[in-house]
Amino acid sequence: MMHGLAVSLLTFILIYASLGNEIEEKATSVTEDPKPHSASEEGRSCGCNSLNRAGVSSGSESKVLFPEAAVKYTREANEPPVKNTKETARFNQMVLIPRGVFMMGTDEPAIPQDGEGPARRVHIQQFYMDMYEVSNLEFEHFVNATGHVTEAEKFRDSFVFEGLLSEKVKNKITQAVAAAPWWMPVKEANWRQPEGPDSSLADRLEHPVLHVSWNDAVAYCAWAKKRLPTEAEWEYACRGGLENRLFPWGNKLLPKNQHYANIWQGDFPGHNTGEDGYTETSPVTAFPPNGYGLYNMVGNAWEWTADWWSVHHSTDETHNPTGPATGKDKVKKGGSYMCHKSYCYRYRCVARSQNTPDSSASNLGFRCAADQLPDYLQ
Ligand SMILES: *[C@@H]1O[C@H](CO)[C@@H](O)[C@H](O)[C@H]1NC(C)=O
Ligand SMILES: [Ca+2]
Ligand SMILES: [Ca+2]
Repeated sequence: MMHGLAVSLLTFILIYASLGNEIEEKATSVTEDPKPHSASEEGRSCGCNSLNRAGVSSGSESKVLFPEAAVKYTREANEPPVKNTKETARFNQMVLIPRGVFMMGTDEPAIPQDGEGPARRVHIQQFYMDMYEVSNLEFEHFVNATGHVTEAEKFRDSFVFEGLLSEKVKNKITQAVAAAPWWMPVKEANWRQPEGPDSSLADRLEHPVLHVSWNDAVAYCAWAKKRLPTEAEWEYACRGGLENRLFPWGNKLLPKNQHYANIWQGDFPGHNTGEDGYTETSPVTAFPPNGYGLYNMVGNAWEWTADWWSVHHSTDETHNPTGPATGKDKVKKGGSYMCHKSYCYRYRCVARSQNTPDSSASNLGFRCAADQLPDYLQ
């Protein structure tokens, strides 16, 4: 990293000291005011895009490790990935997202440097979208069936939010992400042991799978006879049929004082009150669905999309755009359980962030889309 740890720690302390006014979050969110707050307040880095593997983040184009995954897993999958039995009834359910036209992005970006603007007219063909983030249980089915080894397992480490770590694990770590010191590279952290060797998936099988890279997500979706959604599809689906709203359910963060997403309440990164019921991930089925029947589009786990990252967008009207032809980072959408307005006001449909395709972290997962409903779901 360019910045010395001392500098970033100072920045961190300064930002941390200014968090006092976040108590007003509730008061401001109950107004029906869609006007975004100033960029200087919410454009602060959450470290969301700092979690790139060394040697890849500064390189030119990064390597896609599983280019043949689509062919391989589709061909070898003679059986449906999972029988739609009662036990696995939730597995891979999808909803039809009707074709339509929407305004992608916004002319009133809360975080302009993320490329949230400009607003542009986008036509979307009908497609299917996973109702839920892909869960640990589903990912386990995939790994059992294919022997897939995730990139975090190959690299033998992954980024974990410090607040989740045991003292024992924390004490062994000396290095941190300069721009976001609450991210710790943890040895042997991966989807099966999200906080390192002394953790497991017990009681979390219905939570979103984490520590999956973009390449892992592509491999999973191919195996399930699906694909990753494009950013445009994801954003269109996030809006749930509503126009020009901040969140999948409207403009109020807490309609009738109810939580509609798993984000962070309290002071980031020091104290998460868990007012929404969860200080970490929630089951993928938690919280009310949006107008299309999709759960946890914002909050809980960030979700990979198919697109390469760019912050420059044409205002031209487009049909089923697929993003830049090449790039270094992939787009992720929706924010996570770690997002607080002060640091990461990215639990909005137009919000976006990015990581290299081999990156993984304890707040990053995915869901799949499809042009046609896979046969095993019909
Ligand atoms: C995956 O395989 C392990 C070991 O055989 C088994 O215990 C587990 O139940 C399997 N998981 C699924 C989701 O089928
Ligand atoms: Ca929460
Ligand atoms: Ca999500």
